[in-house]
Amino acid sequence: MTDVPESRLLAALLKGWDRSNVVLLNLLHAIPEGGLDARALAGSPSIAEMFTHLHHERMVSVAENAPEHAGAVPAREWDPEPDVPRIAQLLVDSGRRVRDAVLARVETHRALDRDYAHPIHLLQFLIFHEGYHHGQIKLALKAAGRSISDADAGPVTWDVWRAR
Ligand code: NI
Repeated sequence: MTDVPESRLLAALLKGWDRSNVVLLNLLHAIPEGGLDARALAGSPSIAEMFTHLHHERMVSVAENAPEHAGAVPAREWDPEPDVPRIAQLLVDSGRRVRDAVLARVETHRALDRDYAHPIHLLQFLIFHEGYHHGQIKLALKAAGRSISDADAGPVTWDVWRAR
């Protein structure tokens, strides 16, 4: 273990969360016209419902674990919200709340109230959760015959993570 200051590690972790948010918003904006209604299988959630589920999960996580940073938890978890700018606004808000909650708990050396061994694990959990649904969203587009090509997806998703 080197002696990298803890503050630099925290900054790098938060920048990872920021990149994950950029990737998710880029995915949202790459959904072709009409694609929000696509589903992987007949009983599967639509793409719009998956995006609002991601927002709901973040809001519930903050409400349960760092309520001082919470906002209103949506009444409907899998909301078929049809408006892309509205979904984007929700994700920007919940992404900021997660970031603020984790940063404040780490800086004040306070554990989260309910889950996780360390506040950083909330970021890692959500990145895992959102990556899981990212794949499902692309699968839903493929099932609907509306795939995003690798050439289009790469620069706005994988390359955002890899950037120096
Ligand atoms: Ni989920």
